[in-house]
Amino acid sequence: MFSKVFFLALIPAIMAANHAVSVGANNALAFSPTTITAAVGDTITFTVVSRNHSITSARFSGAVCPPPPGGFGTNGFDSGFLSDLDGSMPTFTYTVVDTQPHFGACMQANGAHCRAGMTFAINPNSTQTYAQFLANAEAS
Ligand SMILES: *[C@@H]1O[C@H](CO)[C@@H](O)[C@H](O)[C@H]1NC(C)=O
Ligand SMILES: *[C@@H]1O[C@H](CO)[C@@H](O)[C@H](O)[C@H]1NC(C)=O
Ligand SMILES: [Cu+2]
Repeated sequence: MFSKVFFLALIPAIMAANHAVSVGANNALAFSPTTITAAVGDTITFTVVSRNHSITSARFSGAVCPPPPGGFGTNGFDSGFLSDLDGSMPTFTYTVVDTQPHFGACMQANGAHCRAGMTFAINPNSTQTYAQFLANAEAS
């Protein structure tokens, strides 16, 4: 009995996936990949590999850039500023807790990185696409 309950409790941990996202690869103002499709319980690990950036949830439209300190929206997120200027490659991990689309950007330089396209989407859908979010960010 105990072992069966224990085994069932382990299943979500076994099924959960981790998704790796590179932040600032090749010194670019970019997340890679820009779209992450993840299930509830999955983790997304962002690794800052150049400069000094943030991983912050943003509005889909309107005043997208810069995203607000603390992050936008229900189940939002904000890594704060993470610097690789010392070569430490800091990481930030977000655990997916719902199936809604979440949009993110870097808040560095009062939104200049965000407006330059430093953006990403978690679980975008057919009405809130990554391409439209990127256009909204560049125009904000
Ligand atoms: C990273 O950027 C933030 C915001 O511009 C700044 O306050 C902080 O000092 C920077 N960190 C480093 C190590 O330069
Ligand atoms: C996409 O997500 C938004 C935000 O949750 C929602 O308002 C919209 O109805 C969704 N579209 C589809 C096709 O599910
Ligand atoms: Cu940045």
